[in-house]
Amino acid sequence: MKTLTHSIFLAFTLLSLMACSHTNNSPSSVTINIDKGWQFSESDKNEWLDAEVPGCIHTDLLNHDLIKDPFYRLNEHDLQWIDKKDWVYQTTFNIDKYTFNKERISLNFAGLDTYADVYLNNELILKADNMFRGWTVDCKKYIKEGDNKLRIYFHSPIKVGLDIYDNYPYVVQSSANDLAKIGQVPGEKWVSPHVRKAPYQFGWDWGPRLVTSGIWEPITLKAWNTARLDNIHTNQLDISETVALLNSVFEIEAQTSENAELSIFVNNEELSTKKVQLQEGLHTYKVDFEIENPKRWWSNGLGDAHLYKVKGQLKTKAGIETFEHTLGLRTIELVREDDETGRSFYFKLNGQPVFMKGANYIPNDVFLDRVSPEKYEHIIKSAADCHFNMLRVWGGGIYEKEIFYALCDKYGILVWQDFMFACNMYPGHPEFLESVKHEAEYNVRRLRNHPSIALWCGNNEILAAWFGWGWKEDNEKKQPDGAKAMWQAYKDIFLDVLPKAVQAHDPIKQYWASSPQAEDTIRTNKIDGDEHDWRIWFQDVPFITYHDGAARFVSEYGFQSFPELKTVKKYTIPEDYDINSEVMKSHQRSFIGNGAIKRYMDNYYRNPKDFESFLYVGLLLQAEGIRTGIEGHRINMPTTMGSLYWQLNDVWPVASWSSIDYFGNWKALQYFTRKAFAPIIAVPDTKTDDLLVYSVSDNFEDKTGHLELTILDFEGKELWSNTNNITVKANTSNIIFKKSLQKLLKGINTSNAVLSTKLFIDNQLTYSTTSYFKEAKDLSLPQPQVSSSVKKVDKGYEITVSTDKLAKNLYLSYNEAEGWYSDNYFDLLPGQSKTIVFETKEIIEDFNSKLLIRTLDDTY
Ligand code: BMA
Repeated sequence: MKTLTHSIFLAFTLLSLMACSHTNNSPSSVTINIDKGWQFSESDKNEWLDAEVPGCIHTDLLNHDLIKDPFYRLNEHDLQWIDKKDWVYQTTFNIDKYTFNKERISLNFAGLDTYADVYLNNELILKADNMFRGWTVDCKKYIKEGDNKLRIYFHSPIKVGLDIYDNYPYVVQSSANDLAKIGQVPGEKWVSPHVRKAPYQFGWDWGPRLVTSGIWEPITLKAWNTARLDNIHTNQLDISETVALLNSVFEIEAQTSENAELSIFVNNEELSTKKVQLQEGLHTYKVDFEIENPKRWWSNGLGDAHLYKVKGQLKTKAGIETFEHTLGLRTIELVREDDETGRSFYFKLNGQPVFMKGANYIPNDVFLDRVSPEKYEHIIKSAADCHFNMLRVWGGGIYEKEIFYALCDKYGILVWQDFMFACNMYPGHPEFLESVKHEAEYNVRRLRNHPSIALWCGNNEILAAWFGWGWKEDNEKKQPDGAKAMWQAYKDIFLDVLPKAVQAHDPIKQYWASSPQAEDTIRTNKIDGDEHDWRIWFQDVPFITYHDGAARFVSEYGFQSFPELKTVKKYTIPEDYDINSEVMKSHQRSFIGNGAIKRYMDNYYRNPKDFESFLYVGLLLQAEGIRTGIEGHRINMPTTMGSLYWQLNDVWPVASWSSIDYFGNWKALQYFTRKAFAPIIAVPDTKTDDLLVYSVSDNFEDKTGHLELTILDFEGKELWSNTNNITVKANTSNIIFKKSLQKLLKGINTSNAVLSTKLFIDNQLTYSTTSYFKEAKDLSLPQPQVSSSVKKVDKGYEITVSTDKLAKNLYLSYNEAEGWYSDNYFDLLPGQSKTIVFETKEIIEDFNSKLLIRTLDDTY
């Protein structure tokens, strides 16, 4: 007995000593993920079923077979009742004595979608109203030791939206993207501008109308003593060859004034430690440190995207708290300088002007919980494999999840980050502005440490819509007070609240209020800001107009296609195989979609003989069009310094501007981007009086080599050839060949002629391409004999194809297996052969006989 008392006394003394000293290395807080045991029910039914958290109501209903696949045929239209209902989610979680006894306990909600009343043990602890921000709620006084009940009541976003709409003094202008009609919203009212929730879920011209509710990001409980490390922001003060000077700003909430030790570890090595006296409440503390022989973070194609792992540590008598983030050492700047063409708009990375190559990115699914880490990696890696160095996270989607930015950091993809405002005017009452302020601060603070973040942009196309789409005039006529209020709200949000959030929390980055925009003016001006070039597609002008030049940075341009048959099969039955069938039309959301595709197709291609041929020709049409765009922008370097086409990916299977379909299949365009965005390219222009060949280089040094041009007929006979020595100038475009086309083509039947361009640097073939002197519809394409052989390899199958005559846009497909072709839709010159890898996990018996090979001449 005596010994026991003695040991208890000893243990107690030891514990107290540990608590007082600064050598306590155990964690000072407890974090619990509240992701288990969740159930959901319609609010007035009390019928509880298991739920996934994070998740959303649509996927929960789907998991229980209570609804049909929303993407299949016309099912979307029958599921509009879901967003008119209220839904309740609940779970019970256990708190042990140790956790319960901590001085502070908070619940963190990283994402609630959207109007959510949160009850802890039947006490209302939070009323959330913005999907885009996190919430932290102190809840020590409501927590019990043992079981605790968390219940979240989600109000229908449509019912709440309607209530706001009906009581608002004016109608907030939205665009036709809000598919209120499909949504069966009474009066087809546009509620979306009022609801701080992913705009694209209300419908878009490439998306379904499926408005979710639910817990879309994790919920965690944190219990702590003494002090909590909330956040760290690392600033890069100066980077030289030998040393990088940095500081990390620790944000710490302390219970009382305390002694503490702050340390910075880089790649697990302690680089700096500082003793501080913490102040009671939330305060910031700076720790300076240096990294010797720093390695820079470069964007894709220019060097290594080198990342360091930074760990900040707070040590108090209660123990240690850490916060980690990746660090990329680089400077990034948007350069806006007057020049002879107008005003520059380009990014300087580590002091070097860099042409931005990439696309606009939208969410990967309408149901966000379905996007697996593998899907994220596939999309970002596809971009990197095709030499992209920038993605624009477009303002009608979401501020992406952490994994997206981590992958962009890793693959060297810079991010043009829009705030989530697109193609709507917005309300401007104080509560709305306050909500936007929290949303902006939350996301800037969440994302600012990522080296990939290059620019913060206020919104998508609102400025252009107000002044260019007639919104201003319409509203001034119909509701003058409303017009005034909407413009005031524009100024409050995009010229005040958002830039202030950037200035306060990420001052080193630039803010651009709207895309597109020309500085200080209210309309886009080709020689000033960024431009959305929709003359192609919306105004029926030919693809070659992309070569016009003068734009400084093209942040949007695009052309649609339907996906390949394999994807179409997943949402249709054979009787739907007509682009004018009800099902296909429902998976075509652009009001001019089918007509525009048809008109352009008629200009460039012969009429496809059947549905399958139509899909294939449509994919080529899009690929050729956007290839012309990319090349057009790049040959206008350095006046033009960016080319981001619309759009990389899809949220469901649909006809759209994407280059990768919903299921991750590369469309023809994605293959074409890999060529057109290559670091060094040669661009033959056969559509002017001269045959012009440009070289374009992203390289920081001049290169020398030679250019080999050959004109062949489709049977392989050489009709003309020329080789000349060239210099590919560094980081710009220049003409490396020029000759009158009339002279050159004398005696050549251009319906039966292909130009092969090969660029050699130091005798290494660096780039090759084929071009024609007539549109595809005017070519006398032969019927080539394409033979193939297949070999099983580790990754899947190696396919070797060869042809006797020109095989134009050779396309390999096999609809029954999932996989990825290393190349597709390419021209194979007479007598050539090529080996492609089909990466697949599936074993396909007798693959060679099942493989479908199609060339353009098969389509008519
Ligand atoms: C751009 C985008 C989207 C739209 C696309 C195609 O304007 O910003 O709003 O989906 O065009 O119309």
